[in-house]
Amino acid sequence: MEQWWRDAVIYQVYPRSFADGNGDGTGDLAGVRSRLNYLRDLGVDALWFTPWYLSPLADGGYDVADYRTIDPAFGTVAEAEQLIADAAALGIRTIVDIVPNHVSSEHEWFKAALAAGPGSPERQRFWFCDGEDLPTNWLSSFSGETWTRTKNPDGTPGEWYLHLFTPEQPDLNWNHPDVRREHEEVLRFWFDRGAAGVRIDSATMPVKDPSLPDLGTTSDHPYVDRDGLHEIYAGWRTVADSYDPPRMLVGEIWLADPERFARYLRPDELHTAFNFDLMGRPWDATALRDSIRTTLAAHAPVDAPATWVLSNHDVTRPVTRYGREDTSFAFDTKRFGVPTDLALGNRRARAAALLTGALPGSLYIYQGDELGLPEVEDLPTAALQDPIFYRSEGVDPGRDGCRVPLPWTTIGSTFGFNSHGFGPWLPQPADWGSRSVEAQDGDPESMLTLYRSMLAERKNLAMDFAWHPLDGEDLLAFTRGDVLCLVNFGPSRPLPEGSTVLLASAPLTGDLPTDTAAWVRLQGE
Ligand code: TEU
Repeated sequence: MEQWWRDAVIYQVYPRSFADGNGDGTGDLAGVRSRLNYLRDLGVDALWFTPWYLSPLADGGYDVADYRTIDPAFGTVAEAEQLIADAAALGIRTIVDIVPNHVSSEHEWFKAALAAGPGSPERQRFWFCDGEDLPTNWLSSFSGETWTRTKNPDGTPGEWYLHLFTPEQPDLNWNHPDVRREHEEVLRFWFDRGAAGVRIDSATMPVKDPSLPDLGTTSDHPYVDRDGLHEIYAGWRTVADSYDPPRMLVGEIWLADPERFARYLRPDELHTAFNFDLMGRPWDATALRDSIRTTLAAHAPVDAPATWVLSNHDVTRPVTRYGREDTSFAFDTKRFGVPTDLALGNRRARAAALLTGALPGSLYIYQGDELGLPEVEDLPTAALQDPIFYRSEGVDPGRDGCRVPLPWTTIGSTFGFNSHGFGPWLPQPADWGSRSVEAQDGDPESMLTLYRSMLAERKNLAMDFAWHPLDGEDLLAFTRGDVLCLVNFGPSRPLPEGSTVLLASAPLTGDLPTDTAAWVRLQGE
């Protein structure tokens, strides 16, 4: 049976910002369909779409009002089916995003729960609590409280409801059979329409300790990585395996402990999960080596490939974060006004692309990273949409800076994001055209050319991975068959004698300069 996901290149599409087919300023499925040849030529195997379902967009679509409807801003279910089929015809698979932890406050279930009132069966699908005080001290992944108080029909304060994210994202109660049944049906809905897999959002959070203990009062965590999750995903795996070909499950698992992480990767559970560790490491040979070793070691016993992720729609773009003095990356590095050397960041992001592309496992590319887009850090405050910005009361700029609509052409009012109509939902920087697909196409020095060449060359890499004797203090060195990947963090150094350069992230002068990666073929090996 073909296990395509083992070494797949999966391109993350943020539909709102990819390409706008109807000119309303918001990207859409028609826009993606019109750019499928671009994605084929880039050399990707699959597309992962962040949520495209009906949503008030309180959290960029991670507030789903109805899984069986595509948001009208993006298109229709018929268009989604067509898009999935058109992509498949080009050999590109589609992964949809499922958000089990919560729904939108506009979801029928939540509206029914509010209308039905305390004690009703409708409220059992969520976490409602009465009382004067906040029910728990739980912390939102975004700033602020995790409980919001409803109002009774007479205007007096009513019950509290739980939301680990925004108040517009009430948490579901996974002890309720409706919640379980509904999600398996949603999986079938999209698998029946051709989806090759699902990405599971906030996958460690859906199960809660039903006694709702305060944080710090129990030996286990009241809402992260609870044992009950494994049974849920085993059920999903049964659904996925009932299809021909079987569908794939990739979990968004943020867990620092590699052993806890690996517990989700079982033959009867998830196929893969995002290894975010590398993304959290500074630009430093020792730190990155440690991350790669830890990740590979965690995967060794579980027969699930590692997944390499440099960025996504939640984090600072690599070109920007690698251009800072402090490259250690955590979410709190999303700050205003940190001095950034974009030329340096670009150089390192190019090397990082060759590094992650050479590692064994699957590779995730966030849209726009193949163009080397930087984080847009000077968006006007009035344009910002991310709830993180509002909930942090403006302290955290939020994630809009990595979600700015893509530039396709060098000139034009939206740089080809749309060909007519309204400006994009987030303003594009004035120099966006110089980073466009058109500007980079055919330029041997461009990030786009590097990505295209890397993805083409990657297909020839042998499966076997080994650390190479050159691996050392300022140099990462490992082989895939007879191809050696080198990433130099120190002063220029000579390439191994007799090696043929297949790819380099910067021009080579016989030597491998600092902050540069190369793939070379070793003589006689
Ligand atoms: O993110 C899950 C998650 O853990 C986030 O809290 C993450 O830590 C945060 O974005 C950091 O800034 C997923 C999605 O990827 C994200 O876009 C959603 O906002 C979130 O779930 C809620 O659905």
